[in-house]
Amino acid sequence: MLLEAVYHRSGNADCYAYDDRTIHVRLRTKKNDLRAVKALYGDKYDWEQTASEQSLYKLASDERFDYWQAELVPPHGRLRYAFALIGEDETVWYTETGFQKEKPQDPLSFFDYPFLWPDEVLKPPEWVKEAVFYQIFPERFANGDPSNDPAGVRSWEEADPGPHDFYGGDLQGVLERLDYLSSLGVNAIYFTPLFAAETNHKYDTTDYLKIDPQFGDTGLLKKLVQACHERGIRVILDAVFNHSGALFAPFQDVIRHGKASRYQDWFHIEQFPVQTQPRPSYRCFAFEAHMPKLNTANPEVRQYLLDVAQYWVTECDIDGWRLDVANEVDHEFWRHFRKTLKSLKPDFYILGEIWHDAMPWLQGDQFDAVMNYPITEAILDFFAKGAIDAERFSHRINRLLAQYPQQVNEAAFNIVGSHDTPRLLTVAQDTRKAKLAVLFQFAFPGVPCIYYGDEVGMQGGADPDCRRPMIWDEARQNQELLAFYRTIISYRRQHRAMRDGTFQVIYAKDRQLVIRRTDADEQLYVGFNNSGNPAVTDYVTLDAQVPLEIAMGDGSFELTDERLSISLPPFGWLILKAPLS
Ligand code: ARE
Ligand code: CA
Repeated sequence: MLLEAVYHRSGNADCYAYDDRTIHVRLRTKKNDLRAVKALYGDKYDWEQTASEQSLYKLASDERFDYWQAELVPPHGRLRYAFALIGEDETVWYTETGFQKEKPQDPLSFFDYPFLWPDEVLKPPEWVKEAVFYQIFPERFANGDPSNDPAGVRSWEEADPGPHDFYGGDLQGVLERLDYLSSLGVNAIYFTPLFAAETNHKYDTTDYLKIDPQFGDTGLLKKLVQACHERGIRVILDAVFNHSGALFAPFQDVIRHGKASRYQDWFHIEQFPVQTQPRPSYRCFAFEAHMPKLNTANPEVRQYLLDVAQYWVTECDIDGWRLDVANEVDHEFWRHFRKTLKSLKPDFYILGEIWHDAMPWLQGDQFDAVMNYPITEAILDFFAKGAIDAERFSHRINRLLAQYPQQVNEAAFNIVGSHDTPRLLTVAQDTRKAKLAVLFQFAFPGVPCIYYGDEVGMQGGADPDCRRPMIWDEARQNQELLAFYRTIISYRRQHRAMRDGTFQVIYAKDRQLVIRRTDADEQLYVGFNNSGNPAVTDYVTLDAQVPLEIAMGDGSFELTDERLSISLPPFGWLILKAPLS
């Protein structure tokens, strides 16, 4: 038994409340080193009466480790616990003080989860799990009103956007395309910024309380959100609170009055007089002089931005905020933000933009979810680029799942690209590979989001090329891909196991992958062949005899006793399903 590999620290993803009565405990051990793991647990004030044991199950494995999990219901909301590590020929106990041969007795040595407070449990809104999001970059989705076009707009058909170009997209355009979105099957929209700003992307806000006139006005947004709600589509907007634009009135005041400005503490001015060359003498987003960083620790700024955040909920009934550069804003600001928005609208969705490990923001006091860029990377590496094999891919996704609490995984905002990254199809260079990536995105725990136009086969390299005008001409749309998206979206929305079931990789070898999702009613197996040759998987032993049938896809399967093998054509996929009740 390699004890050096054993790890558990109460908190984060190792010991957390999943809901108002259940605590999940997890343990990391060396891969394939242990036969079993048990938790000894109970209430510390009534140990003799309450102590009991429960087995952990293997939640996931990566190259080096197994991750075990148990769902414990503490008798009185308090949890005292220790682990029994059961190897081939020895059992070792693991407590907060280390390893020992004897069953732990000393009360102080146990791990401890002091008390489960329902208000502190991270509970992403229920509707989010049912959602299929669609991301709209408003300047490029649809132009419904030429009268508000900025001067010098380019023709919609010119698909080579430069960093400063305008095409005239607006909210009226979105309103007119809601039938399209409904027919696609999406039920939530994420808009990149809509507020008054200089650039085409609007991440440099000049007026937080005004819709950019190039897009429309408050009345139109209100109408649009209402029209969405009537169709069962939720709407979330982009909150750019890390920085403003340089033309934001308070920043202009600082430029004008320097140290004497009553707004000088709204920003992070490093040196007066304020200058932009050679580098800005104030903190910015990156070193972008047109994006001065806001001092969100200043109570006045905090209140101002909280008022803005509430204003759009009250005024237009939006359902969530996506938070730009969320990891560079102070935690205390986000704590206030959560309290304020959740008391205004309890099922409000708070989605942070964080590209890296986001555990500090996902403890229940700040965000409901983050944009899941680590999964984007893994999906692109395996399906689109072929840079890693199925086994490595499986290790990467398993590690990600083990790093976050289960409810975080269930609400993760899973994307295969965004307005900040090259498009899926451009990376994959092959519609068949793109389809496999999307099928995986829709079969993985979490909430999928489609970047506008990916579904009709749009291409585009890094920003700004990934922001080409939407292709509406049906003759130029990839109809086969569009039909595929419609099918997969509807399958996910109809099968709860695809959204809510447990997830396991049951086969990962070379370029073949089989995953399983199970809920109370149904078990689904999704097979992927990410190679240009036909492939047959080895036999995988299932837990039990299940009556499988093909639900969708090309290929066939063999089921002998409890052993399953799947045959797939080149770049083929298959969904098998088994009713459980
Ligand atoms: C411009 C250039 C870019 C350049 C950038 C930084 O076009 O090539 O990388 O400046 O100087 C908006 C516009 C962008 C514009 C930017 C600045 O949409 O077109 O880009 O303003 O004018 C990091 C942040 C993350 C941020 C990305 C862009 O952590 O928050 O960088 N994303 C948000 C929005 C953007 C928006 C802004 C922030 C600014 O989604 O659209 O940009 O409001 C690694 C790092 C990540 C890094 C990521 C991407 O993985 O770990 O931290 O994200 O790469 O660079
Ligand atoms: Ca327009």
